[in-house]
Amino acid sequence: MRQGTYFCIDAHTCGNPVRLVTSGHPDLSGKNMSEKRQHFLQHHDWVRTSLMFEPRGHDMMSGAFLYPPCSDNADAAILFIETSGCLPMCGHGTIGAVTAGLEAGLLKPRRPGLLTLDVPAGQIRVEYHIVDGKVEWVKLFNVASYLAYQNVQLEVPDLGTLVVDIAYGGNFYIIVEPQENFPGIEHWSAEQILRFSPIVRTLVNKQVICVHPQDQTVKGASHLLWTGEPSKQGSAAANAVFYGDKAIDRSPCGTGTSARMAQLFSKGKLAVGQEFVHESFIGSQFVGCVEQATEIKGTPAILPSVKGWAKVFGQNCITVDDSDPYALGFQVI
Ligand code: PYC
Repeated sequence: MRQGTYFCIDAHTCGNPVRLVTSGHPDLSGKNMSEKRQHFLQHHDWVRTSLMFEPRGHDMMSGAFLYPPCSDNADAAILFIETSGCLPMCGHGTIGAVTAGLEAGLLKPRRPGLLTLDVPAGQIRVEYHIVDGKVEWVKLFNVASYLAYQNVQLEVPDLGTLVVDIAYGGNFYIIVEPQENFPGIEHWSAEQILRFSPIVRTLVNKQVICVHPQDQTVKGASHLLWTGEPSKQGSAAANAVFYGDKAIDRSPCGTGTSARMAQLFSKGKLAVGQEFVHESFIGSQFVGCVEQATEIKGTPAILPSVKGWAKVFGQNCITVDDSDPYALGFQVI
């Protein structure tokens, strides 16, 4: 029987939704969050589609479950859910889940101001600041991020040649910089991003294989990061991240910002210690930083951090009931 009641805290991180599900957690087996993610996808994925797809969610919907930690040194664990599946890591999801979880007293840090969290992509650290019970900002120290491929040439129908890089920041990002057939996001409409992104993604995944060197379940170039000139004071760059089937991230995208910093670092355009203020398609900002250079099995990488804010705006009690023909949700693509 596929039914349940799910209490949720609805929030947004710099404009992008985060639905923190606070009850109805499926029991997951596995010794770490990567294995638990696989277990969830195999046995409980209907919970995700019910809560993320229409009519209970929408194309951009994204959320998280908090779980007990898998490692002795962690405070908690996060399973990310969204329209495209369960991401190995989600930056705006972390900022939103931490904000909502702390404000509701669901996250209990051993040391105030600091959290260590197990996520499917590994382990992350978080710093945060609370004033009068409200979280003002969250800074996450993300998993090691690296440039996987550069100068991949594609022939895109109705667009022409595109040359892209692919970088990992917790998910694999296809990064498209301004060039002959792409003038930059400030000159493109949302409709153009939504139209060309799935085509470019399919072409890339036919041409290159993206698999994380330490976890074979983290694979495939799933997200596109189209770049361009920022519009806000202080921003170093702007981006529009496409994910799922029809979503443009309203936040500057935490894993995308990490991937972009890894790409720029690898090309000598960003240094250790340098801040990188990244602007979203709606003009909201994250402050990124290359904290440290590192390597993953011999591949040069960085340890990035990303700082942003989230706001809680509602409580939601969602029921999923077999008598509803759309209990498991639907998408209009
Ligand atoms: O913030 O990492 C992120 C993210 C991934 C997809 C949408 N947002």
